[in-house]
Amino acid sequence: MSKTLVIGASGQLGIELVLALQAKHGVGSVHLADIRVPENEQVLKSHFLHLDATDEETMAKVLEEGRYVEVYQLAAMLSATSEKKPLAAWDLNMKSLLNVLEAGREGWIERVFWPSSIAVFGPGTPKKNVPQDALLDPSTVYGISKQSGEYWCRYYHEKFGVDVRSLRYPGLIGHRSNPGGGTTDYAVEIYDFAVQDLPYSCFLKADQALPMMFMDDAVRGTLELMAAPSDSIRVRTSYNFSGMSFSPAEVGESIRQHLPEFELEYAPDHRQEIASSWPESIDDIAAIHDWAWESRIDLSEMTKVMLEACRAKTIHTTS
Ligand code: AKB
Repeated sequence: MSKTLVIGASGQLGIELVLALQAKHGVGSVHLADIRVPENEQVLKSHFLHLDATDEETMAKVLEEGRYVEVYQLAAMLSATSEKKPLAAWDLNMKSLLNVLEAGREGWIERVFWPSSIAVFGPGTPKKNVPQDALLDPSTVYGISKQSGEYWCRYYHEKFGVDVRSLRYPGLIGHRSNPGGGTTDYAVEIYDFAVQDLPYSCFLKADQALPMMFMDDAVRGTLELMAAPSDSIRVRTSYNFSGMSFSPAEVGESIRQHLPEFELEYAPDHRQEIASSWPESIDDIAAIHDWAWESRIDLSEMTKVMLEACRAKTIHTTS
């Protein structure tokens, strides 16, 4: 039986990845770990471990005993929260990764997945179609931790042969789980407000375009990366991973195609400065070339799916 462990299973991406992994391998082959119990009935059908990913001793014990084929290490503090708690963010984002890489070095895990982010880029990076090998110039605590994490991944791969794979995620938009503490979270919240006929006040400015991706594309791409033969994975820091690029005004416009009365206001806050440091769009030719990555869902398709799903959720929770 192929066993998979998802650490950070209660987060926005964790919940979605667990659902996809359950569908692929079966509920019994997937184990979950987090410090919070996931709020999703289906996810909880898999075995849940209460685990602090920064706890070196417990992590070593769980990973040595578990002998997992794949470990997805997703525990992290995102960009906006990390700016408020820099040392705690560094501690969480680095220790959780290093604990898993050490288990890989010991030979207890076959393959590791670790998420990087567009936050590795910064003011010195080109704004459009950022190439794979562009200058990484993070100006946030989260970005610094992701940049360092990428180099740790490559180091463990080159020195100890750990098969660790990574993607630089853009903002992820899905309806099965909620984001928390990120700069791109507005692009999920906006749909929840729209289906309830509520005006939405966006914390980024109208024309702040950022790289974004529909969750189903992100999850499919992640599983494809993990299923690719090891020798096709030429990038051992982290792959550029691109879906679409849009601004708050553009997502508002796409919502108005379905809900013409939708009202969108702008009240940029501290998150605007983070967003301004990131690029608008990403070139992911290396991922396309190495493991046949293909993004499938554009903004108008995503808006249709998000509105339907958020509407169904609202009806379900109010009935
Ligand atoms: C965030 O906004 O912090 C994340 C990210 C782009 O990594 N969604």
